[in-house]
Amino acid sequence: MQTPDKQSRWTWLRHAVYGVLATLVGLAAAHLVAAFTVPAASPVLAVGSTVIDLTPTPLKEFAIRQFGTADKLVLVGSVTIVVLLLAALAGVIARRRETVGLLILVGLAGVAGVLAVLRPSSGPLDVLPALVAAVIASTSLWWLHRVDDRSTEGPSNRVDGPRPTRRGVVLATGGLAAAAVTMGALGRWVTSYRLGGTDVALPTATDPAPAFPQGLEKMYGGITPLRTPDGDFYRVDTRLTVPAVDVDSWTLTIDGDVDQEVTLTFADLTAMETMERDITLTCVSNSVGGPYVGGARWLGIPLADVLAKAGIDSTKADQILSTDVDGMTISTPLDVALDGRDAMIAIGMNGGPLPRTHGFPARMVVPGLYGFVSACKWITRMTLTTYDAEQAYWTERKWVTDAPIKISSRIDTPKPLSTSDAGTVIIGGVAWAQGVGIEKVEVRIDGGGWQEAKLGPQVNNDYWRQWYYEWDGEPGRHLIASRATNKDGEVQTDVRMTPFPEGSSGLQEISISVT
Ligand SMILES: Nc1nc2c(c(=O)[nH]1)N[C@H]1C(S)=C(S)[C@@H](COP(=O)(O)O)O[C@H]1N2
Ligand SMILES: [Mo]
Repeated sequence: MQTPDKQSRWTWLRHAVYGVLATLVGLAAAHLVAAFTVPAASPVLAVGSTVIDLTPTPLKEFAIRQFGTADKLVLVGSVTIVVLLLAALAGVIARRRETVGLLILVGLAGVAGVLAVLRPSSGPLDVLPALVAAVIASTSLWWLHRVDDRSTEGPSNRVDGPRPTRRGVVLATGGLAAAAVTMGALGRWVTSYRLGGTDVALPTATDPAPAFPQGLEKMYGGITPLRTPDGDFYRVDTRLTVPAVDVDSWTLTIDGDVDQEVTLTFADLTAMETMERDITLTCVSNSVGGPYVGGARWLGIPLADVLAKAGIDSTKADQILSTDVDGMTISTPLDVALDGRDAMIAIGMNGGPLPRTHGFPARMVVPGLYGFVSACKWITRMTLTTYDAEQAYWTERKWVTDAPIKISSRIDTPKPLSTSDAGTVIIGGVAWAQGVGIEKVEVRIDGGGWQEAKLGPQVNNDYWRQWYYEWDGEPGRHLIASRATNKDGEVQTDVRMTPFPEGSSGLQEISISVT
C-alpha cells in the first residue's frame, strides 16, 4: 500500500506529465501543419527566431563563441525547456483547476501565434500552426483528465479496495506520445521533401578564374585545405531553418534611388556576363584563430552590371540595403562595393549551384568586407538608399557599417594543448589580408624572435594563403604564435579587440608540449 505522501507525489508527477504530453502533441501537430503551409511558422521556430532577434548583441556574441554553429540548437533547446516547464505547471494546475490549466496551454500557443505573425515576412496562414497547437494541446489535456478520472476514481480508489486500474492512463499517454512522434517525424519529412532540389543549370563563366593551384594540405596534414569543400564551409546567419527557395518563382528586385526599378529572374541573371573568382569570406564574429573563415570559388554576375540594369548613375544613395526571402536586411557601402573589386551576385560555389545553407539561389559576395555587411544570402532585393534613411539588421544593433576584413593568421597545426614528438614539427595554417594579399607570415616560439614561415601557392589577393614552418621541437612546453604581414607592409597587430563592433584583432598564441 502506498503512503499518502508517495501517492500525492505520484499524482503531481502524473499531471505534470499530462501537461507536457499534451503540449508535445500540440507542437507536433502544429509542426506538421506548418510543414504543409509555412515551415517557419511552426511554434518552436517562431519563438526561437524572435528570441534570436531580441537577444542583445553581447549575448549573441557569447553564444556564437561558446557554441559555434550549434548556437541555434542551444537556443531552440532552451526555448523548448522553458515551454515544457510551463506545460508541466499547466498540467499540475489543471488537476484542481482545469480551466486555468487549459488556458495556460492556449496562452502559450497564443504567444507563438503572435510571434509568428509579427515575423517580417509573415502572411495570414502563419497563425494556423499556433491555432492547431492551442486546440490539440488543450483537447489532449482535457481528454487525459477524463481518462485519469475514470481510471483512478470510484470504488476502486478506496484505500482498502482493489488497486485502481491504470491501464487506461497508460494506453492514453502511450497513444498520445506515439501520435506526437509520428506527426513530428512526418512534419520533418514533408518539410525536407518540399525543400526540393537545388539543381539549376549554371552558365560557363564568361570571365573564368585561372587554374587552381595544388594546396599544401596534401603534404602537411593538419593545414586547412586551400579550398574549403561546401560541406565544411562555415555557416553564420540568423536563421533557425534554411529557407527553401523555388528558383522558378524567385526574383531579384533593384529599387530605391534608381532610374527605374527592375526585377530580374534567375534566367535573366544567367543570361548576363558571368565571372568566376576565388574569394575568402570571413565572419566578423570570428575571434583570432577562430573557424569562421573559408575559401571558395564563386560564380556570379558583376554587381555593377546588375545595378546598371536599374541605372544608378545619378543616385544619391550611400548604401545597398539587401533583403533576403524572409525580410532580413544587410547593408553594404555603395562606394566600396563599386570601387573595382570583384563584387558579385553569386549563383555558384565550388563548381555547383549555391548550397541552400549558403544562399541558394543567389547571394551577394564582396571581397574584403566581413560577411555581415556584404554577403546577403537568399537575396531578393537591393534597395539603393542612405544610412540616414534606413538601417539594416546589424546596423540597428550598433555594429559598424563599413567593415573591412582585418589582416589575420591562424595556426591550424599543431592543435592547442596537443603533444608532438621531439624533432621536426610542422607548424602551419592560413593567413588572409583580402584586397592586399599576404606578403609574409612569421612564427614566434616561446616569446623569442619572429621567424619567417614558408608560404603556400598564391591564388589571388582576395584569397587566403597557406603557410608552414619547420621547427626543431625540443622536449618541454612551448608557446607558438603567428603573425601576418600584407603586401602594403602592414603587420597583424598584437592589440586585442573583441569581434564587436568591427572585427577581432590580436595574435593567436597556442601552448603545446613536445616529448
Ligand atoms: N540572409 C542572410 N544573409 C547573411 C546572413 C544572415 O544572417 N542572413 N549572415 C551574414 C554573415 S554574418 C556572414 S559571415 C555570411 C556567412 O556566409 P556563409 O554562411 O555562406 O559562410 O553570410 C552573411 N549573409
Ligand atoms: Mo558574419
